[in-house]
Amino acid sequence: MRLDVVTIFPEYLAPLDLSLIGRARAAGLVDLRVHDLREHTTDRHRTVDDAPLGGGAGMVMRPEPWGPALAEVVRAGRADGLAGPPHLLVPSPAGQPLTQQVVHELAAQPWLAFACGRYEGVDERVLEEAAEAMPVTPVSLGDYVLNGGEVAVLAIVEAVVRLLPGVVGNPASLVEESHADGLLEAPVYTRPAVWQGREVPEVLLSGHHARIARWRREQSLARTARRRPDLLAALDPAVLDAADVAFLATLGWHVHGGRLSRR
Ligand code: JCZ
Repeated sequence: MRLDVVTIFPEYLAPLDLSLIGRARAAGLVDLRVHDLREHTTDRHRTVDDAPLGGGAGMVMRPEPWGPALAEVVRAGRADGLAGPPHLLVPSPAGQPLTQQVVHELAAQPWLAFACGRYEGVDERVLEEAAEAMPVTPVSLGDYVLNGGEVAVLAIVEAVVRLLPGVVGNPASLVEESHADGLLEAPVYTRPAVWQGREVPEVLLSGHHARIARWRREQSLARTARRRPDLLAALDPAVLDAADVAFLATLGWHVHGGRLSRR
């Protein structure tokens, strides 16, 4: 997979040299390039921001350097043999929420590019102009505000790259984790069986695989009901078996008209 990141802080992306992502890059599974937006400024002070038209607090990223910066990303990718344009992702608190389903869709793309804003964001015409040449999606990590797009790109790249074939050593870990099936994962434990007087749930030491699977399923349902009732309400009841439905009823959750709700 080809990944291009345009930013005024290339050093912010340095962690992508480390750990699992760094290994995926070294193994040639990911070709990640970071580009400095300032290299596409033309004034003496390499200015990337200006005051918001219409007034208001803070500064806005000027459009001029973005045109050549994105054109250069597309040109270099083409020269390297990529067919078609990249899918451009623009982190923004006003973007489409990133979910594991969206992450899977992104992992199926051959080429992603990222435009990192700073200040109050990027002049909207940059997104309009880019959308004439490539798919453009503003994406949000969640309902809170960061200082710029770089931290969001670190998170998105990590979430996407770990799904690529050969990046995570044991692919079974990708189907057992939170959000793989629309539910939160059950709690996990390791040795010692007693730590600071706290015992691991006895079922996990029993060797009884069916009982362990049932316990984990109930922990997963109970944890999701308590922490993320929104996920439970969005779950397709068709993914529940009779034992799940009976367990959820003990928590006050029932299937009504093809949906789960708390009554
Ligand atoms: C640029 N401020 C880009 C994204 N989910 C989320 N929260 N905050 C952001 C974000 C904030 C930004 C910029 C300037 C993304």
